[in-house]
Amino acid sequence: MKKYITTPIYYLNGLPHIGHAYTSILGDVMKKFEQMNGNDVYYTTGTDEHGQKNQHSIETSGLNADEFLTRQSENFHNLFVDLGIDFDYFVRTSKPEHKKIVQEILQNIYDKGLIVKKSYEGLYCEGCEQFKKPSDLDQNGCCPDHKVAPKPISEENYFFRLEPYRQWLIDYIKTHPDWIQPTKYANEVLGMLKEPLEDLCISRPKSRVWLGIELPFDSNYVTYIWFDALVNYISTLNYGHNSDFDIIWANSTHLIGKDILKPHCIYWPIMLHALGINPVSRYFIHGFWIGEGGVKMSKSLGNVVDPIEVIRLLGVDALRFYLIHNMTLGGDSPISLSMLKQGYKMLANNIGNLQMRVLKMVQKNLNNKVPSSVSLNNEDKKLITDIADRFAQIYHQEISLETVNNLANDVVKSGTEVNAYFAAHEPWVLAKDPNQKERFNAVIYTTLECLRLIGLAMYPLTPETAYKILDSLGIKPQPFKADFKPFILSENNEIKVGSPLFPIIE
Ligand code: ME8
Repeated sequence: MKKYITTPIYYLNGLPHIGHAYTSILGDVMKKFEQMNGNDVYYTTGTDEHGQKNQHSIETSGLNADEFLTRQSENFHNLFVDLGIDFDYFVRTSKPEHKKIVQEILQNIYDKGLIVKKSYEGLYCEGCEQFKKPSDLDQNGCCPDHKVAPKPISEENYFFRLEPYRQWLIDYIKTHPDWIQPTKYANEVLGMLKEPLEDLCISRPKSRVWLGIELPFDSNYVTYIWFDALVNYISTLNYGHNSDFDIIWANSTHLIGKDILKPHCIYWPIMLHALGINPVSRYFIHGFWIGEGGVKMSKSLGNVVDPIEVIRLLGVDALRFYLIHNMTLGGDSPISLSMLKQGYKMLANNIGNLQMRVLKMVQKNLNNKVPSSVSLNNEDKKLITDIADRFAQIYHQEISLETVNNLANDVVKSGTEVNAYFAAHEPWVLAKDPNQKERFNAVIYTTLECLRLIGLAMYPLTPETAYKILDSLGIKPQPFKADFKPFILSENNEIKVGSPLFPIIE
């Protein structure tokens, strides 16, 4: 089946941080998980290259717009490549293909009479790129996310009426309980829909914002950044020019952080409805990574976790695993370099040590061969089949934030069980006793077979580590399939002791 997964497209006013890395890793994990189940996935991530926030960064950078946007966008692109993220298309909203489709959509909605021009006074938060109502602000009159007072703005602008669609959207949410997951966020959106919706200002005069897509019906204006950015999800599929659009859109997933719920779950479905397009099939909403001190990461507080530094210190896979394993569902989660190091050590002790200990034993005692014709007792068989069943079950589940989190938990749980089994049976003692040869072989076979199942299951989370584990067990490279049939390793598998999966760090 063809599926479509997207991440937000990120602003270019700063460097990519751990939050951006997380959402894009999450999409890659989901893509690989789906592929292991035989599904074909089209996965996009990218950068949001217009609007006032980017414009200010350009104006202070000393570069021209193209140079600035290309340099900043490459920072994201290169990081995602380094993180092993297998995106099919990297969105850049400055590309002419995207601009053309945004203009076609604006014209379509304008021709339907859904856009009106009027003067407007409001409070604008540049950080959110959104007008705010006084009730959206904190007790100091500031945006709760950006801690800055929004600026009063008075202008003539074009507006798209949202209110006529409010009841339709409420009904849609109520009749599609899995549309916005976790449910907590669906309730949050329903809360936002209790009050009448204000008209959405979809233009910005060029005198204030020059970095944007010109309105096709008034060249004095560019379009509002969100009207431009949200369209990326369909311009990427060449909406309006692609006869397969409906097929791929029919199984689409938006991954987003909780900060951009309103544009995604209110503006976007209404825009699509006005165009006669169904809403995205589902949203997976995640919480925030919170820096040391329990506050949002910020450079001035010195609690930002830099993904490039983490990759240099701990490698890609330890970062990927940590993020998927430790994000609390429906909530925020703390992160710091020392927590990431703890996560690395856990993987080293759990999976890394297990692999090295058993492989070295095979090298020393079995001439790098998987023991053949072993007679496994009930305990051996049960351990193998329990782990195989556990992973088969996980891979049968519908993909969700919970599924990938459970997968990481099950990897750790299985590793812990196999380590306990290995320690309890002391194969290093059995190896010395010729009368225990059969038992030794059975313990080694059981451990190797469990390691194979764990390595296979880890592939979406830690692709490099999975390759190394499976390669060390003489298993030919991919495409790896979610086939957890047990008792597959045989004497035909050549064992290779390579370098440690998670070497000791300082
Ligand atoms: O909002 N923890 O871009 P943006 C977890 N351009 N995830 C985080 C995070 C954190 N601390 N910080 C950021 C925009 N993210 C718009 C989106 S889409 C049509 C336009 C992730 O650069 C998370 O996915 O502010 C969040 O929703 C996104 O980055 C916001 O990125």
